[in-house]
Amino acid sequence: MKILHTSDWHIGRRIENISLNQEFDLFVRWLIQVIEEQQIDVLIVAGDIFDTGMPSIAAQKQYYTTISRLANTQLQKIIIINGNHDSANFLLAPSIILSGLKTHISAGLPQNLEDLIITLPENNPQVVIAAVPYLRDIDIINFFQDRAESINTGKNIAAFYHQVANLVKDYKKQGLPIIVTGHLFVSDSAHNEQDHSDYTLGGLIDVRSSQLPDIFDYYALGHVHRPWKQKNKNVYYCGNPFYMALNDIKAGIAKGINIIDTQNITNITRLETPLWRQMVQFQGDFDQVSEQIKNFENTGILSPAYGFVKITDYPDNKPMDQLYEHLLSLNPDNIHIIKAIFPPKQITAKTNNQDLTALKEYSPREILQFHLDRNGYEPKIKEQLMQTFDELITIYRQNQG
Ligand SMILES: [Mn+2]
Repeated sequence: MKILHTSDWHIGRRIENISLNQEFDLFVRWLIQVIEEQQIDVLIVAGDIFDTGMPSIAAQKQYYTTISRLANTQLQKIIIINGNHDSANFLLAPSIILSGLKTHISAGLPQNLEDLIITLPENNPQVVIAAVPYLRDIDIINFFQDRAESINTGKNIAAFYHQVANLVKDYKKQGLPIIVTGHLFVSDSAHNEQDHSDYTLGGLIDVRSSQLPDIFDYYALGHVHRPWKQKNKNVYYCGNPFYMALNDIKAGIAKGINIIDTQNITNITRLETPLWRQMVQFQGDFDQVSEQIKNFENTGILSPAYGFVKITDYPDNKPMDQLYEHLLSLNPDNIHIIKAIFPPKQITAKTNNQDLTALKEYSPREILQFHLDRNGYEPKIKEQLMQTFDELITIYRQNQG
């Protein structure tokens, strides 16, 4: 059997208030083509289906349309788990209807742990899939009620996986390949033991790969947006299927999906998705950036590409919105500037709204520094004011708990 592993669709995601729905539609079209060409039997979506727990009507429509299109392929089963961005209850609400569209939703803690175990095909199992959802703090607390230490630590998450491992032992003895899902943050155990409780990614606590059970032939995980394979364990992140942030594209790591063939489970096929939308950063003074924009050629499938501008210096005599309009007009077919940062030249009570928008790019501390530097404060006074500021912030943070 062939299983396709994808995750982190983040339907409804926007960058700088621009929707990524075109990118998602192109991905789904590509995915269906892959499912047909590669004769995929099972699709696993490992969490973060939506970008938020309360998705827009448009995002919901895109989700249900996608499921119905996927159900029309030769797939036997679509397995969807929740991620930390999803509302488990929102995903579960239509699960009875979706079961008629070959779709199994696993979100939140089930009534019975055995409900997580799916064998396929049902009458003559060739593969076992343990559809472990994202484990929220509340799930871990409810599950380990009898433990003194019933909190969401990496250890407890690993302990949950060991309980699931117990349920599939007999299948393993029969020689069936066993796949488990998850939306969690697994790391190599390279970092220091003492730091463990502090080590998190995207709000999720670190689970050491060494703590996880060995029984599973493939961990189909979501949460980390870049593809990754743990060295000593069959832990796989397929990453999200297309670029959702400028930093992501700057890192130069291609997006894609993983295919598992149960006949040869150690040999994972990676398929890269095409570059649908190019994103690029322009940096320098106003004239340099203008030149870069003029010369830019779009290499993505969708046009225009999205541009992010960081201006270091610009003419004093023109209002910022005029400068921004000018950048927009330089090469509109190839590039749409979706964000432009002009550092404020001076901050006074008369600073206008456009300048203040740019301030969002700086930390409160940097803004104070700016202000003190540009308004001729004595170095000693400056130092005292910065110190007072830091103390205030410390007290504020302590009160926040
Ligand atoms: Mn995610």
